[in-house]
Amino acid sequence: MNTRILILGSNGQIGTVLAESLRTKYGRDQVICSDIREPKLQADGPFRLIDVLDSKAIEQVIQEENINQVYHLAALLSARGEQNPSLTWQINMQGLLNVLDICSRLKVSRLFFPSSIAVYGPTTPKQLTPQFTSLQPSTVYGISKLAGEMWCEYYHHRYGLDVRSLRYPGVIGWQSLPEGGTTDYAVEIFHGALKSGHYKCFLKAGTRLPMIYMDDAIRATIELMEAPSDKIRIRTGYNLVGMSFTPAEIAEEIKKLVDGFTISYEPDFRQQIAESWSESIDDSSARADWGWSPRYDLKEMCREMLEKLSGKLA
Ligand code: AKB
Repeated sequence: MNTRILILGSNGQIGTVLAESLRTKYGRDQVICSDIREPKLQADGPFRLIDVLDSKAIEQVIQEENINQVYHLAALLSARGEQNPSLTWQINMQGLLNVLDICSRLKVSRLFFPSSIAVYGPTTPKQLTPQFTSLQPSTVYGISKLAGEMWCEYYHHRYGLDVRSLRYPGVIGWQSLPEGGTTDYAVEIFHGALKSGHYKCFLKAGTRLPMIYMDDAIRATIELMEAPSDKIRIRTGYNLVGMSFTPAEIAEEIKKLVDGFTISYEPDFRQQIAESWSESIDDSSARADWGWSPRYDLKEMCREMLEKLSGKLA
């Protein structure tokens, strides 16, 4: 079958890079990007202005463009979410319910829903967090992702919708900037290092969080979406991780590559969010079910980030 893809929320940190990878793989015109705003750079392929709260617009584009795969990325993240909980719930939850309903009615073959390490909470084991464990998130973003995972599983069991999901850790890439997340520091630090040789971190030096390099995150997403349906045993969200580190550890690695780089710490409200999440993740279900394996560790990620980002900034 001819693969026809719709990305909802394609202007975001992951959407920007995912769109490019999917276009390279399936062809530029096979991937329809969409967002509530025009992209900052001229769209390199079909683009539609779509608000995920407008179910008619979603339904229309799926029908008009013969879409058979949807990547639903539109959401407000953890830090921004705490500043406007009801709007976050509305966009994250109602947006997903619209997409689930439409994809199921129009018999879309596959749907991707990004979950997050934000589903973990203070009662979750912090080290090597298992796939199935206590989940009591403390942010509205985390609550929306946990509820979202459960709705995905419900639509799969009740209506046979082939919906797949990953619990993304912090995603680090040179191509795009994250917005409104708690793990954003791990991208900003590279911009600080290259632009001014300094970074003021909003988390404490020893705050360990699970992370992943963008290349690995995109590969995981596409590998999950391409896996045969019978390999996908989990219809909530798969645990996923590439590496775990603290701000002090990433700063040490950057110092080896950027002469004179310095870091200072001024923790804000995001510290509390970070402390409610896991420090390291057990992603053995993803490895066993569909063959997931990360390629980048902290050292290799820092080397490539600095090389690619300095090229981009130049
Ligand atoms: C955030 O920090 O909110 C996101 C996430 C971990 O889902 N990057």
